[in-house]
Amino acid sequence: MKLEDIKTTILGTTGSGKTSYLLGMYAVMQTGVQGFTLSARDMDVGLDLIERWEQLLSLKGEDRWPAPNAGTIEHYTFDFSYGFRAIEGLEWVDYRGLALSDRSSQQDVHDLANYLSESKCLFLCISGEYLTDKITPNTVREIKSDRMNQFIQQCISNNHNPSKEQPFPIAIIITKYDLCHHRDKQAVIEDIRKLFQALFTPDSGWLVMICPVSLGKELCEDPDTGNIVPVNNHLPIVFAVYSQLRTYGIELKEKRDNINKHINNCNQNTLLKMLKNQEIKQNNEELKTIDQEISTVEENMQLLAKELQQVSIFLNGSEVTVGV
Ligand SMILES: Nc1nc2c(ncn2[C@@H]2O[C@H](COP(=O)(O)OP(=O)(O)O)[C@@H](O)[C@H]2O)c(=O)[nH]1
Ligand SMILES: [Mg+2]
Repeated sequence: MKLEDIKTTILGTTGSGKTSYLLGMYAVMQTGVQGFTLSARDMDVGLDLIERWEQLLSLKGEDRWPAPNAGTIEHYTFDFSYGFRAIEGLEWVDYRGLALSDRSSQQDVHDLANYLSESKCLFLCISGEYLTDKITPNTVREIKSDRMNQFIQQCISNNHNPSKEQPFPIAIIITKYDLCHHRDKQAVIEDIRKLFQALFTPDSGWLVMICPVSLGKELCEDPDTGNIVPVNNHLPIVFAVYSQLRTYGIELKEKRDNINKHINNCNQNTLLKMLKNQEIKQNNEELKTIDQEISTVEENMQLLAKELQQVSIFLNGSEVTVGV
């Protein structure tokens, strides 16, 4: 089984922690979860990511953190594998975050809009530094949630037509969660739901995960020398792949149903049955392959779902437990 590359865009203001998150996620996914690993398709890119991660681990002081992105948009292509067999490609787009700011140029906005329109999964990056207390009208301005909502409506809703049957996956990643760890987690989740109300309305076609991540508990006290121990960094990727498999599984089942219907139709009529004998044979072979593929998809989903039990996931506005 090898699925097409999923394009993933991460939206978040400059300084919200997107690049640091990417480095942590990549480092954690080298070891992997449940036998799933991630590797950069271009080995040099992989080495560069690891080098930047090691800098974060070994340096003390401000220099440990990634330098602000130079280019407007940086692309990474990864292979997501199980037992080192690639099941899915992931294209990751990291950018400076300017397109969310008031200083954005037409070009920034245009590029981002294009990426979003082609994306199969969206990550929203919200920094915990703005969630240390109950949200105020000011929070919307700080994290640019209105601008994010606008992009979701214009580039995703209008292009992908998410529906109850085919929901669009969005991971809301609360980066630097160490900074709001003192708050009740449910209260933080409620605040997020208020900021992105449309994503939690009934029957609206959104599959939303709210996921706190951090590069280390000690960082809230001491970002420059605190220990780096990533928490939850793998979950958004697991969610992205899980939701892709979910969609693929639904497509396979539809295909199976259609073939079954066709065979039944032919079988009802003796003449047709004779005439289409060859075709029915072929259909039965096809069914075998599809059944095998469905079990592979479901086995993988089962393994990934285990990891997702610890985070809040909402489907069409209701909290759900993910399974197969
Ligand atoms: N407390 C804390 N600070 C972080 C964490 N991750 C990143 N930071 C801080 O946030 C700054 C901006 O991060 P960066 O990844 O460059 O943000 P980007 O502009 O969205 O790519 C870093 O320089 C760090 O000072 C974290 O997990 N916890
Ligand atoms: Mg960056």
